[in-house]
Amino acid sequence: MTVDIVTIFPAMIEGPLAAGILGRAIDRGTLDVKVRDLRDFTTDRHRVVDDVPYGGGPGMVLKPDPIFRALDAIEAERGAPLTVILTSPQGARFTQSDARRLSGQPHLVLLCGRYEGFDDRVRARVTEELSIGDYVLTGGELPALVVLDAVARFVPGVVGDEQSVAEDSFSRGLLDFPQFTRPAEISADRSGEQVMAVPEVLLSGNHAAIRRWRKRAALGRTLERRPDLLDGAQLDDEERQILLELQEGRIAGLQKVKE
Ligand code: 9D3
Repeated sequence: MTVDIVTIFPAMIEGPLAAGILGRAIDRGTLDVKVRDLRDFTTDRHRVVDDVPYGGGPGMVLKPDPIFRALDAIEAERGAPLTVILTSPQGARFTQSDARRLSGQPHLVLLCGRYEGFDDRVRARVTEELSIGDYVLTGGELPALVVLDAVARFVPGVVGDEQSVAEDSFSRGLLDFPQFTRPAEISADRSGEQVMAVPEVLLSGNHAAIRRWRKRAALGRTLERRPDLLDGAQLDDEERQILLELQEGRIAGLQKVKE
């Protein structure tokens, strides 16, 4: 997959992309990311990308010309039509299913907003407008990284273990079950009187019992923390049965869901 990111702060994108799983994918050529400085598409001596809003009011607006010129340059290089994603607080909420869908595109353009936003006329060149959530950021660079990270995980070869992407519990609509690693016991206080033990079933080697415990723990967590997810979750027969048991326990108030 090839991605062009247009921003006035290339450093905000380049640093994070050099590290981790995406960094490795870029080194291997599985992912090709080109960060483009919007100021390179200005034509004035001072490389101005913003201007005052028509009608007055606070703040500045991103000028349309540099953005049109950037998109023309990308189109000349990559070919038309482009899939252009604009990050903005007015966008539709970006979800895991958007990430999966967008990973099917061979090429994406991510336009990062700044100041009060874009001149509205750039939306004529935009395929979709996305927000990452209901909180106010200083610009679209972090959202562009979030979108790219989530999309790239679905590109074959980016994540080593394809199965972990496919079986991602979030993809099935549930929260993850709790994880533990060695040692099996750690002291909970300095005296060493209290120990925190890994649930015994996980040390048992009984794989059927482990699978059931994990299902129950994932469902219990989801019920406690994100019951909204259960509406859209894909559950098998055993999971539906476990969920019913957990819900009965909750309603009766007899049973606290333990991790
Ligand atoms: C909604 C607030 N706007 C009205 C005064 C001003 C404004 C605040 C922050 C306009 C742009 C921004 C910069 N934010 C983004 O570019 C952005 C964003 C975000 O702030 N939250 C969640 N997702 C996104 S995607 C792009």
